[in-house]
Amino acid sequence: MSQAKPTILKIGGSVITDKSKEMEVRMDAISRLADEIFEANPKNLIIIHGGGSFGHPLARKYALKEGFKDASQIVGFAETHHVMTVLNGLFMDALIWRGIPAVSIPPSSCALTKNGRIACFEETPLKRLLEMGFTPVLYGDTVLDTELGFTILSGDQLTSFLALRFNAERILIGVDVDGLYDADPKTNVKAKMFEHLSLEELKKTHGLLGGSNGCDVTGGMANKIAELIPAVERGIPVLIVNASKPKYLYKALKGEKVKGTLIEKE
Ligand code: ATP
Ligand code: IP8
Repeated sequence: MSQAKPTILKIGGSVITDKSKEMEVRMDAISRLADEIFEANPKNLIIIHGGGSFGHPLARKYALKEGFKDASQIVGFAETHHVMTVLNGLFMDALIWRGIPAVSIPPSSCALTKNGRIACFEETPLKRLLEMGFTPVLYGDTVLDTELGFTILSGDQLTSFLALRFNAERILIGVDVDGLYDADPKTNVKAKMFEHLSLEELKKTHGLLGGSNGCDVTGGMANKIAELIPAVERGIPVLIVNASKPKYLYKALKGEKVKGTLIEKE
């Protein structure tokens, strides 16, 4: 059974949904990404996807990230978790239909946070699935929290956490822009993309990074980078690529040259 270091792939909600409209899935993107993952045929892959226009609008409506304050939020927690399982189901369908042995792991059932940070994660099933050649798939989700009652666990926090826990080979981040810029490229036409950043250079980008252009309760690009820092500190390289463009993710998975931002410790 496989013991090799995994690749952790985070597919942004900005790629698989339209974040400007509630509950708007991009089935064409999901199908194309499933094709690319199938063709690249990576071994030891853990996939995590974001909430996009499924999880975020409901999480905002019920103020779930801030924790339990009112009984009216309870049904909101259930609804938000449910829509994430719907989005996950659409993604799983596309993977499994192509013969990818993908198995969904709902974070709400295996993770517990303390003040929003993962405090407990039942890793045994995920580890065994990986060893047996399955492709575990997780997603940003509603989770129970020891201090707040509940909260939102972002796919970005999960990405970095699993990379550290499973000593990942690399992290691939698929978003709807070409990489990391010195300003949000969607609102600043003069924004310049970084092709390579060392850890020190990455830390200096703090303050240049924006949030998300759609509805987002987990902090957009700025939070994504903050979450990734501990993994980069451990020496795990991170490649941010545009997964909305055909073949970019395929090339990244194959280790071929592709436009994007590579972040390395040195
Ligand atoms: P989700 O949280 O739903 O998974 P995601 O991870 O795909 O979504 P966002 O959190 O929306 O993506 O972050 C991506 C967005 O960040 C881009 O669409 C871009 O507009 C915005 N952004 C802000 N600042 C920057 C920056 N400096 N460089 C690149 N993108 C940036
Ligand atoms: O999109 C948040 O995960 P993210 C998921 O990875 C929910 O930040 C439920 C809003």
